[in-house]
Amino acid sequence: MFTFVKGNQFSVLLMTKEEIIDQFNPNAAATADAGIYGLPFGAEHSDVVVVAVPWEVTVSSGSGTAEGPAAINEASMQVDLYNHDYPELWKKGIHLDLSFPQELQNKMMKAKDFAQEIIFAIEEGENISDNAVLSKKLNEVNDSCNQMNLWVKQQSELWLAKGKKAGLVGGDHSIPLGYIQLQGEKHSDFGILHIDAHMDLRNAYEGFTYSHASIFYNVLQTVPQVSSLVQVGIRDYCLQEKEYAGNQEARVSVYFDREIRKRIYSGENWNQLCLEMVERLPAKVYISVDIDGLDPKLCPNTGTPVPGGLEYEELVHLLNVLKQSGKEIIGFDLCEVAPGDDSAGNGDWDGNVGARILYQLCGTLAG
Ligand SMILES: [Mn+2]
Repeated sequence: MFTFVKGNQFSVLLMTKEEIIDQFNPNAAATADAGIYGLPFGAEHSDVVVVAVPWEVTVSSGSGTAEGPAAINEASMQVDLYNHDYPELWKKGIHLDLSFPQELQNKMMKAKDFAQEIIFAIEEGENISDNAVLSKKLNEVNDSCNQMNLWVKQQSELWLAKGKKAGLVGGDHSIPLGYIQLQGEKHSDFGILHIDAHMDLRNAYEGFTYSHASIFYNVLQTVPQVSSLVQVGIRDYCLQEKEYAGNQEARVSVYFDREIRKRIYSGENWNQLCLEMVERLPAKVYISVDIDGLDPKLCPNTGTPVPGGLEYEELVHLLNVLKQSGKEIIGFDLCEVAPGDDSAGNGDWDGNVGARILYQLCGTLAG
């Protein structure tokens, strides 16, 4: 069996993309040597590359998002390649880049321990700046996160330079900063459609410069090319974040979950709201999906679940309205997917939902 698989891979290397497509049966179950979604393509023959960033350091409560890419990859084998909106998507090829360096993995483990120590000390009422040991550890956490950001930026740049369309899969929601900064170097004006339960607009939450809760604060502060941030599904936020968003004026549009429901219960429909959200975005759009923007029944094991949120089909419809608007999709990230404990019998559910959203995002990007 092993020899056969190796031989099969060898022959795939010599075949053109058209020959691989001709010989591949998209209706069959995935084989052991297949890539993500059971696809027969390597990076070379894939139009879309998804960079795995299995990183979580500044986690507030539940952890496990570092396992997100592996859970999504495993669940992806059960996703039918025939997508209702993008029937031909699989032929474009999707490659999962699992090259996240071991050195960064090691830094993450250390930084995560330090971060937990710091969070515990803060909860105990300690002022970190008065504690030399913890201050040093805080600096090391920030430094490790910065190195992750640099790797994400370099790795995304590498794929874009090869003519690929690229997305990221996390990891916690701190991971896309480097990629969004790269987009700022490539495009003079773009918007971000951000699905999340949280605004993620905190300035250095718990002292961590690159906290998952600070991602869009960091984006707005360091990427002036982002002319519009449209946040959807927001339902857990602090006054400081709300005021910060308000001070950004037209640059930030927040669709609070409560307001979305109020408008729908009062007679408006989701399609009208989606059209309005999309209209607030410029011609080029980056998409950032925190899985906790969805109803927690769709992501029960994510780090910070909040009741309420979008239905699965509401998210898909929003992505489709965006796609049909003709705006150019320049990249995406999908974050905070965490597999559950298999002993409960539904450990692969979060990965299953995540794999389907990722496929839809790939279609939105490249379909
Ligand atoms: Mn988030």
